[in-house]
Amino acid sequence: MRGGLLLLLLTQAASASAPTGNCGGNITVEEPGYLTSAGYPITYPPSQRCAWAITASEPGQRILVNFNQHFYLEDRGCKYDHVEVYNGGDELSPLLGRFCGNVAPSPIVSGGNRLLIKFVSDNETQEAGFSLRYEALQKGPECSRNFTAPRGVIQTPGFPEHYPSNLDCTFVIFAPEASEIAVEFDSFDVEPDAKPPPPPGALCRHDQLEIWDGFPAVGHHIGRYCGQTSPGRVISHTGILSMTLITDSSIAGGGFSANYTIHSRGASPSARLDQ
Ligand SMILES: [Ca+2]
Ligand SMILES: [Ca+2]
Repeated sequence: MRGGLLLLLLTQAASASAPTGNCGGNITVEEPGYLTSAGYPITYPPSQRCAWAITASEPGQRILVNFNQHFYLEDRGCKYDHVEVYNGGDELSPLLGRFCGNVAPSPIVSGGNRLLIKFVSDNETQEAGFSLRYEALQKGPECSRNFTAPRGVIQTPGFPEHYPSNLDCTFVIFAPEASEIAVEFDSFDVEPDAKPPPPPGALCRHDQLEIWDGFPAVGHHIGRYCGQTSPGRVISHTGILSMTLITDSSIAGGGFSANYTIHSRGASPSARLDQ
C-alpha cells in the first residue's frame, strides 16, 4: 500500500496543473485528450518521476492510448529513462510495458477502466520525450461469444452490413485437449489506419482485430489486423484461439466472416484433410 500512498502524493502534488500538466496528475476522461512529457517535443528535464492516473468516467469503459510517433527516450535498455504503462490505477497493477528508445509503443488498451502512465528520467542524457492521446472506449452492444462446436462461423455483428461503432468483442474457440483449431477468413474489411506512421507494420489505431493462440493478451500473439489485410488462415495449437475486435466511434468497414474447424490430433492425416 506504500506504493499507492507515494503515488497519491505524487499525483496530488501535480494535480494543481491542467490535465495535460507536465508531470503527472489524475485525469478523468470525459473526452479524448493528450499528455506529454515536460519540454516535449524538444527535450525533457533530468530527474523526472511523474505518474498520470487515467480513469474512464464510467466503470464499464476501457482506456485506449496512442503514442505519437515522435518518441525518443534515452535508450540503454530503458535502465535510466523510460515510460511505463500499468493496467490499473497504481504501480501495484500489472505492468503492460516499459518503453524507451526511438520507436513509439503500439496502441495500448486497458483491461479495466484505469491506466497508469509513469515517466522516469535520470540525471543525465535527455531526449525528446513522448506524447500520447488517450480516450475512453464507449461501451457498444454486447458481442462477445464462446465457441465450442467442432466447426462454426465467426462474424462481426450484423455481417455483411457494416459493423457497429464502439465494439469491444472477445471471441474464444475452445477445443478438446490435443486438438488443432484452424480459422479461415473468407472476407475481411476493417477500417484501415489511413496514415500509418513510418515504421512498417499495421498499428490499426481506429478499429482492430487481434488474434492469439491462447487467451487474449496471455497467449501467443498471432497478429493485429485492419484495412483489407486479411489474417487468411490461422492455426492454434493450444486448444484455445481467441480474437478481440475493438472499434472506435466513427467509420466502419464491412467487417469479417471466418470459418473455423477443430481437428483432433489423434485423427489420421486423411481424416484431417476432410474438411
Ligand atoms: Ca537520462
Ligand atoms: Ca472505426
